[in-house]
Amino acid sequence: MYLYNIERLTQLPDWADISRKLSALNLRARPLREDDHNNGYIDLLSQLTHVGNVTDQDFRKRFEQMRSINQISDHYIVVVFEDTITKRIVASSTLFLEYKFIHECSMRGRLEDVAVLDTYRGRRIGELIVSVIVSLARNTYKCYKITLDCTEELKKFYARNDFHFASSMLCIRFSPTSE
Ligand code: 16G
Repeated sequence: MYLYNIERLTQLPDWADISRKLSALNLRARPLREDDHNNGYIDLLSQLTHVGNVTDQDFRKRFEQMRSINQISDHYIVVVFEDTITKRIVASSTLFLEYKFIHECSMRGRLEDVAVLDTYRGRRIGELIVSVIVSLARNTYKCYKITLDCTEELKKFYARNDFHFASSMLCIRFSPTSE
């Protein structure tokens, strides 16, 4: 079971180009699935930040919450890249959709949780997954903007992918794992 309808991806205007680039890397793009705890999704997120102990049951429960929200209206668009040989998830990112009244009841897209498995880095996979999310925000959801927050070191990567510095993010950390 997918988190959202796979047609959200296959109907992208640049899908043919994305698929061709992915298949040259023995990868394919798909929505997150309810059994992805077993396919390395949590291990992948652990390379981004602290994840902690998330069991298969915890994962399925959170997945089901997100899926039921998406059944009302799309909010959690988690895209994964799967290695077509090993079936492991090697990259992932989320488009989170925030519904607004402003800009003619438009949406703001948030690019979240971009992760590429360390052993797959250096092949422009990050760039590719970011381009899928940006295309969804622009073409499918007609977001009026897409934003992200990242560390200082990653600013250059996102600048190469059309993001420009627009405002400072201010933050209160509640987590004991904060830095
Ligand atoms: C990065 C991520 C953000 C993620 C956060 C986790 C991107 C563009 N940004 O800022 O989505 O939630 O790292 O780090 O992927 P944290 O645990 O310090 O919040």
